[in-house]
Amino acid sequence: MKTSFINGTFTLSPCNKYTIPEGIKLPQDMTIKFPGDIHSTLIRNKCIPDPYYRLNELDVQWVGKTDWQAETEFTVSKSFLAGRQFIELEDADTFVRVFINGNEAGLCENFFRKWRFEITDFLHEGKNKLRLVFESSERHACEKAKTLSHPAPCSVYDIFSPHRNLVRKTQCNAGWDWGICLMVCGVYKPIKLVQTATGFLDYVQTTTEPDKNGKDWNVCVKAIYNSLKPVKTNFSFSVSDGSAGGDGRVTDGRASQVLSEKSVSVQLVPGENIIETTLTVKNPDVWWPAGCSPEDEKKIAENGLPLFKDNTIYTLTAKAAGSVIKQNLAFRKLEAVSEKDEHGRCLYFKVNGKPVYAKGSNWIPCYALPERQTPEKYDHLLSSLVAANQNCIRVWGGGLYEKDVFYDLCDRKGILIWHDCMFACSTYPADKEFLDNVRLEIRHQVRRLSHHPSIALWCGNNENLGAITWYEESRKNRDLYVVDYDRLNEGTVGDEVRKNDPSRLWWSSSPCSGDDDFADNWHSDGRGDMHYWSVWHEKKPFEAYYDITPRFVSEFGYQSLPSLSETRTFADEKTDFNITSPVFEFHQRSPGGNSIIFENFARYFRVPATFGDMLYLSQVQQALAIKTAVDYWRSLRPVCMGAIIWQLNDLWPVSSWASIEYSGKWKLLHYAAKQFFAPIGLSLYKKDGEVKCFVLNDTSRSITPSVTIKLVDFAGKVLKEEKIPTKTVSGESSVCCYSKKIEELGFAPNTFFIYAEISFGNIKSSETLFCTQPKKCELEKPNVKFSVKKDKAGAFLITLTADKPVFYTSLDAGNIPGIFSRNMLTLIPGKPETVTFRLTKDRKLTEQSFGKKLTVTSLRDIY
Ligand code: BMA
Repeated sequence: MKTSFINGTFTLSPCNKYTIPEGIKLPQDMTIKFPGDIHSTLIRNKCIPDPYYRLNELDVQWVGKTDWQAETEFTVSKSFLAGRQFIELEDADTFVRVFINGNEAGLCENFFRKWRFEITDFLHEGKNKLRLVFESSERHACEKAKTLSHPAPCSVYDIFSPHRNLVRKTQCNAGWDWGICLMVCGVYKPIKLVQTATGFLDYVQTTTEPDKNGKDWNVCVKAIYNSLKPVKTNFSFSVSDGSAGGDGRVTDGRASQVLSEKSVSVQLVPGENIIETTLTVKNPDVWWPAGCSPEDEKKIAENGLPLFKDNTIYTLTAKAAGSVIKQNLAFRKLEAVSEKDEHGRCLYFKVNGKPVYAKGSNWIPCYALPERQTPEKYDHLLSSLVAANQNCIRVWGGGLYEKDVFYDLCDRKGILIWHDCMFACSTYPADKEFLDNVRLEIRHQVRRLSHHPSIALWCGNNENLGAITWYEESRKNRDLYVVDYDRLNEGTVGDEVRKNDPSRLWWSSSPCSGDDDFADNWHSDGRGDMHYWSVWHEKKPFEAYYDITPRFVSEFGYQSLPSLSETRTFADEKTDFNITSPVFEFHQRSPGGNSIIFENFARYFRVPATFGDMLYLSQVQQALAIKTAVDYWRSLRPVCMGAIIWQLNDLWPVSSWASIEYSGKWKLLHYAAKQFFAPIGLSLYKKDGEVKCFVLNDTSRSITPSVTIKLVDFAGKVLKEEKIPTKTVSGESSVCCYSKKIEELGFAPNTFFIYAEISFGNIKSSETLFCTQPKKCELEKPNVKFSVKKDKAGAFLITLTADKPVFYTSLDAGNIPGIFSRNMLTLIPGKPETVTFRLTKDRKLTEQSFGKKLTVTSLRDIY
């Protein structure tokens, strides 16, 4: 087998002119390279403006309605013409017609499949021509709509591309309630030419199981070989240390050693062949979610908030007839447990026997323009996830089966993946053509990804069960739509997942209450996973998080406005810096979103006067909303075993539920998450007029911490101090250590706050709680001072002092890329706090210039 890549320059031109608005001038000699996308090429050539800026999105909609063609030449040698030749495209978005020397080789029609077309009869020695025609997905979707026996309604937003659910493309490309509508097209992986006389080693699936002795592990290997003829072929498999990385890199520098190997000789038949064997590896390192390994737990016990060690990733190499696959391998036993119990039906992850509380976020595509995604962006987002004490991510069904680098990072960092299949918020067709197309998509993706240790479960879709009740057509004719749903979800998607990966739990939808239950799981909290949106979409107060006792919350979210530096990237200070300006409202896609934010300003806080203060307060508010939920749901362990925040990231600059802005800057919520998800800590909340404090311990070890509760007035005077009698808190548990009615505390609730401290070993952390809405408290104006020093490693140390208690103290370094060690602090007089700021990109920056950019804002500043 020989492989080469077509990585030359293509000329790019539109196939038709009628979709192109007047005044748009396209250069005759425009070029594109693949991997690449057409929108990015047009931006580079200044044919369209930056779609993220102000209202520009509206001016670029024509690009997705247009057909485009890209043409190039490539050279083929005589030796390449031996055997048979194929062209392979992956991440071809979405309707891509492939021509070799004027002959049509095939049509790609599903972004999530891998396409291979035979071109033996079309190639010749010397120069050949490749032409790719990108046919508008929107046009295909509209044509498909005309052929349906009954309509298939889907969710739409302010700016959208119609019938997105009828084409197999990243669903949020068509616009979402946080997303820009960009119907991008292009090819995002290198285009391959393959020559072979025998066939293709397409996939190698692995599962691992501990041996009876408890130390050695068996690796069950299943290779899938697509043979062109009947032939006897030797397959060799080996396990070595040193990781392959997502794309076959060996990353740890030293020469890797083979730890186990096996060969099998197989008589192949034409078509698909499955070759299975088992290898044994002696005493390998075991894979753990972040923070759960015995070494991590030891560090947690000593230091509280450690940097976790990456997992050891091994490499599985498979070879057959000149084809080689190298991929990640790690050793772990992972169960997703869902059983009936006295509360209903549980759902939780168990890794190597340890029940793991899933603390995490939902993931959406990290870019709207495919070319802008870089491995660095994935690394920043996933490192930030783990740095905020999270161990789980949900790949949401409106996005994509992610790039290899995503899974590689999750494998290393120990991030459990809840993996949706790519269907969201819609009814979908169930005709044969659609189902056949989906079947091959799921087969490909499950076979491609199942070896990753980080994938914890496969889920059928996002909210499609619920969506049956969203639309008039499906409400009126529920039976018809339930049958369609079942044919797609269970009969096709579930069927392929179960057949191709029996090692993992198939979870039919998110949310749902378990197999064979078609109830909408939005408000019932006893069984399975739930999406709890009453606090945002139903506008309920934060206290509504206390109304449920969920088993596993796979979505709950609360929005904030972007930071000031983020706002500058899409808005003009002169005209747009007002939350009801057209541009600022345009960058808010959740219906009534800014009003919900504003309503809660009024519910809990004094309404800020300036634009900057509104941005600040919105981020405080978002952090508090989510903290309210997590503090409570963690205290419900083991009944509740998962809290997955909607959402981690953004794909353009926008007001949204994300905890990290599009630029990569952490919002206050992400800093708060670092604290409220800490493996050992306090949960301090008030519910039904009562203050409660729990010690949370996610490690397997018992701990005996000391906890102190102080009532402090707004001048900083301690009114009461209580040392809680020491209690042993066993591993993997939450224990209530304090509970008192507010009216019994002895002071008017608007005159003091509660400050709780936990300490043991080197761990010390604190929580602050108001006993009434902050707006009712007459806070004293503090004098906050800070000084900045640069340490030897180039990090800035910021020391803050105050003469009065200071609440929700936010440090903001503008657009300087970096991360604070902590943020949203409570400052207590006489207790200086030092916070570190580490740059995430190398930049020469002095203490003075950093100090000038740094702003410190607190709650009293907005009074
Ligand atoms: C959910 C998600 C998304 C949506 C979010 C916010 O339910 O699944 O579709 O963006 O809520 O509304």
